[in-house]
Amino acid sequence: MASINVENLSALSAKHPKPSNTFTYGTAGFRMKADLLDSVIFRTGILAALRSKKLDGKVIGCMITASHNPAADNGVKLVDPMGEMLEGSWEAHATALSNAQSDEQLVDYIHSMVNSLKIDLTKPANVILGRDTRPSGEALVNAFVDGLKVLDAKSTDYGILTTPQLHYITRCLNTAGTPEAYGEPSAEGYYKKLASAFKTLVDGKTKLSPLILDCANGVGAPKFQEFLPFLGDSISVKIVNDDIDNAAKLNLNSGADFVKTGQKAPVGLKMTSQDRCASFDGDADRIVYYYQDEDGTFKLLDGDKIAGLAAMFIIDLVKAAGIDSIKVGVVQTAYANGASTQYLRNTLNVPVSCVPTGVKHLHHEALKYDVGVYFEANGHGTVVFSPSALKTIYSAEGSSPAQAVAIRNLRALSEVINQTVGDAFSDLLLVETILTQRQWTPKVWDQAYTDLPNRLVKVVVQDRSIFKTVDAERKLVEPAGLQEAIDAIVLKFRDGRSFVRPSGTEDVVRVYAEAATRSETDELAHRIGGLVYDFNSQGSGPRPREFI
Ligand code: 16G
Ligand code: MG
Repeated sequence: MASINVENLSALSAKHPKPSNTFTYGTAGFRMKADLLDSVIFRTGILAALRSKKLDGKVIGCMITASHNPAADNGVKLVDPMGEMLEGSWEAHATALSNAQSDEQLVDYIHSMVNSLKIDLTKPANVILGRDTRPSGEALVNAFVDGLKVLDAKSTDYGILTTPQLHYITRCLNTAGTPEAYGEPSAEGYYKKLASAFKTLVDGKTKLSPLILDCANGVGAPKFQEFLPFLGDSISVKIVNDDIDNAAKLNLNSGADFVKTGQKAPVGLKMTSQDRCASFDGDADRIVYYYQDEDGTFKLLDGDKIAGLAAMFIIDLVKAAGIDSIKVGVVQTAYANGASTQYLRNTLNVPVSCVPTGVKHLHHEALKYDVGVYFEANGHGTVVFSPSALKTIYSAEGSSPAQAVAIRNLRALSEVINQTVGDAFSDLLLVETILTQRQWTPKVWDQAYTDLPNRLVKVVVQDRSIFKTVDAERKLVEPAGLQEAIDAIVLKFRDGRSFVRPSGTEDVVRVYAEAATRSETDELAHRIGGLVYDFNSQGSGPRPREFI
């Protein structure tokens, strides 16, 4: 095993001095104000090279984005060879490297990783990069590439991409030439694969009215525009909020997060009761749908509604194909609306698992099913097909024309869905497929079940690290006594449910509440908010007036 060239490291590291801040690789990588990120990204470059060497030169992906955050923020996350999130145990190494106080500490930590993880530094390292439209992205790519130079890693910069495109390309590169080859490793390959599957799925069906698509003035806008020619006349989409030249507009009063949190339409989108609308987030890995009722009420079709629609459709398709040995399961988080869980369990009769927030938890759990549908309520999710399910689907022949069509559709479905990670483009095509096949309006889709009113509030606390949860974040075990106090309040509300968890991305504690009516839900949320505030917020700002 070679050792690292310390002189080379010091020279490169001097270009990327560490500020005094402490950094944490969280649920979605490092994310913060872009001007704090230079040293963090440089060191994440070193980590990516180590990861690739550890995996015998397999390609590691790096995405520079801060998703739905404001334009001044940026972030970085690493992608493992099959397109999944960086393995959990390496997150701690990312955090440790980013906080090393000196070059000596940095070198020591790298050596300790090399020794404990048995990394052969003579192995090659290959890393690919993508970034969203943020102005800070280009300089951060350079900082990352400097990190790669420390260990002579080879890099390919794919320029501006959506996050899921980067995940897709990473998987394609690592599976090329194998029986699991995932596709052509380029944005064009991605467009061709998805478009061809979508055209198969809607073939012969009456085309729906145009979809109005809010791209949050982010990378989804130019990339979906680029995608449209591949889709030809199979779909009609009207893009709004596509101003990527004016960085300040990124995610501003628009995008999936804004729509989901505020339960209202974004700016720049005029809706009538005839319209079907959708919003991407800033890096196009989330999508929510919405429409307006005849009386003008805004109606949201969030990740839970998409999961219900997808599960319903896949179960029917598997039956129609005559291969109902394939079992479908759904994975949710505690944020899933109680009515959606009831619908899945009692109407669709599918098993439902609940896991902690964060895509990696959902993805991992979904892999346990033959076909695992996973979505967070916020619109992040996808469907994963197990290798054995794919084998069954691809070897089935069907004994009638109807069965043959269902089998063809299942195959196309497994191609239109980006199985590496939640993907707004791919999820859009999944939803449009189902609505086209059924000739449903969003209102008909919405009739599957009625959401319980729900409310999310943030509590600024002194120290969110004292809040410890179990049971997929549904119960607090610390601070002692708080869960009992929450339970006592929840009991007083019809259909009441509430849980409290520390955020993984912001310095706050989140309170979720649902109950039978809007006013009861608000009261429950504000009571629990008040309770948490009184436990741990003294000195961290005034008590919000609405807290009870
Ligand atoms: C991250 C997660 C997202 C999750 C959110 C929760 C990924 C790629 N993203 O954005 O899935 O919903 O964090 O944020 O895993 P919170 O911990 O602040 O509530
Ligand atoms: Mg995102």
